[in-house]
Amino acid sequence: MLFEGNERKELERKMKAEGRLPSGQAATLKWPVLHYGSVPRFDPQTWDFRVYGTVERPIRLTWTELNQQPKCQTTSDFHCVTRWSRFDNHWTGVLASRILKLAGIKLEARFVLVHAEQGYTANLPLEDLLRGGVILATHHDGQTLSAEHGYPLRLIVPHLYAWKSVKWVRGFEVLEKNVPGFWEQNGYHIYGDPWKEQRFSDY
Ligand SMILES: Nc1nc2c(c(=O)[nH]1)N[C@H]1C(S)=C(S)[C@@H](COP(=O)(O)O)O[C@H]1N2
Ligand SMILES: [Mo]
Repeated sequence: MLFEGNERKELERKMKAEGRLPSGQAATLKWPVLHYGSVPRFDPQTWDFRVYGTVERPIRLTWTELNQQPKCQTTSDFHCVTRWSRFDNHWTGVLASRILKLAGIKLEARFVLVHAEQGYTANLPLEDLLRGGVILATHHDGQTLSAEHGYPLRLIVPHLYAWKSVKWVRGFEVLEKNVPGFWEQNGYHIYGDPWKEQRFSDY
């Protein structure tokens, strides 16, 4: 226990020195489980991933088709607005930009509302979803995602607070306007940059 406390503090000092600890955050070596509602069940027969809205051709990928997409790997830090940060997470999955491009983004598209099981949503600008580190992840640190961490698929948006890293993700709704998601409707910041401590909305 004492050892773990020292190890955690040591990591926190190191991350702070490297400029990787946003202000108001504490490092964790564990991986907390945080979500609203219950853990959904996965049925590979009926599961799909849809891209629709302001796109050239709305698409629907089955679980098999999603897994036929080229795989990629990323390593990134994870910052929850409740003030814990988990460092050097290794993710395997498919680039979000790859899936968006399959549907063909229309010129007037500006934002995306990310949809998950049970009606959970999160919004972000389209250009943020197109970044290289943004991945639809199937694996974490070499292991298949566990049910409570988002199995079978979760979005990872490392540069925004983790409520945007949608677990049990099922689709991207491409939009011209910015539509607030679940937490954004409940007082969280519309963008959520941890480096600017954009935790809550100003009004
Ligand atoms: N579908 C869904 N995704 C979600 C949430 C949720 O309630 N539902 N919570 C978010 C929040 S606030 C955080 S901090 C991270 C936590 O991910 P973890 O449980 O894998 O640590 O998931 C995010 N993704
Ligand atoms: Mo969070």
